Amino acid sequence: MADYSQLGSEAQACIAAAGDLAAIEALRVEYLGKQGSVSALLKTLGAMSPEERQSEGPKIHALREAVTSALAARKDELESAGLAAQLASETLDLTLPAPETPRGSVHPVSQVMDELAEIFADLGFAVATGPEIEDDWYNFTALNMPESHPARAMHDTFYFPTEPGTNGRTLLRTHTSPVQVRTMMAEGAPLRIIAPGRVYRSDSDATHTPMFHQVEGLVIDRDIHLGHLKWTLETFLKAFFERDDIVLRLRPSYFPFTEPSVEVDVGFALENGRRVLGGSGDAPGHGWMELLGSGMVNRRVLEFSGLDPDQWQGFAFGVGVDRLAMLKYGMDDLRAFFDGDVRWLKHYGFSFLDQPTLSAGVGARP
Ligand code: 2NL
Repeated sequence: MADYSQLGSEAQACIAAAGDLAAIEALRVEYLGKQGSVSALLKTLGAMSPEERQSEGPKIHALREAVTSALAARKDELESAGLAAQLASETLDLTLPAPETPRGSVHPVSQVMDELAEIFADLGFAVATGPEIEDDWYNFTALNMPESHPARAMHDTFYFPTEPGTNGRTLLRTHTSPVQVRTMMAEGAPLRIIAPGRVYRSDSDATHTPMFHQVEGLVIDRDIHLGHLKWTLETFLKAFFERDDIVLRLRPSYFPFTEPSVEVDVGFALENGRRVLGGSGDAPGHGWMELLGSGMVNRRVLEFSGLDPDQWQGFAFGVGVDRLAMLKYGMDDLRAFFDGDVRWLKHYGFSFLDQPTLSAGVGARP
């Protein structure tokens, strides 16, 4: 009868002394691995007589059990000691403010376009869009601009090279009016739309960029007259500039696409050298500023657009979005709008949370 207690207590002592997980693994191999001492004992069972096996078997199995559970227990101990040490040495301060997430901002032109869409939606206008690459007919002919009109000259408009076999020149639209012509042709009358978007003219100096933004408005219905135009523009400008004292002055003018044509001025006051809209331009210390062009849609434009001018009348207007943004938010250099300088965008940009609504105010929150 062999005594395994020597091996057993030696194993227990070694396992208890193991300092890390690698030592545990080495001991597991030493006792229980293929060439391990406990494994060797198990193998001896095969060569024993049945009687011997009956007396030795339980002892050897008990030894293997004891070593296995001692290894597991020590491994557990080492692991939780490791975790405890890690918890003691590492700290996470949940009261620290989170690092700021870099966030883009809304460009002033986009902000103003959203404000315009919101104001005109409230007056029953839909937003219409169309191509920026137009053809001659939609951009000029349908708008009653004759071949001799200076805007049609090569040095005023960006033309694409003419493709052989196609009729008419293609160009970068010089206004968003072709969108309205297309909408009249597609949807007929009555109609209330605004057409905001990019337009292009061969012009570049301190107050002109070759690409700029325009919004045009069009109302077509029966018995529309200049009174509707004036009320609509006044209501729009009061909502946009968030002032009740906006005063309009209408002057006769000329556009090929409207008849009669009306230039609209707005009264302003000089406050600390800055022009602030509001009040009559005739008051002392005040002046008039030209803001937009408008008029009753020319009969010929209605005809080109497939409408009977004896049944339908309309008014239209056009205004620069960039100019509206400059006036409302006090920006003085038009070219900065399109430089893409992130410092300017950070200074003048809007939070994406500044959604214009008529109830909360169409401007940005302070
Ligand atoms: C300006 C003047 C204007 C229009 C645009 C228009 C469009 C159609 C028919 C008739 Cl489809 N008119 N648009 C009318 C008057 C003036 O813009 O100075 N814009 C910056």
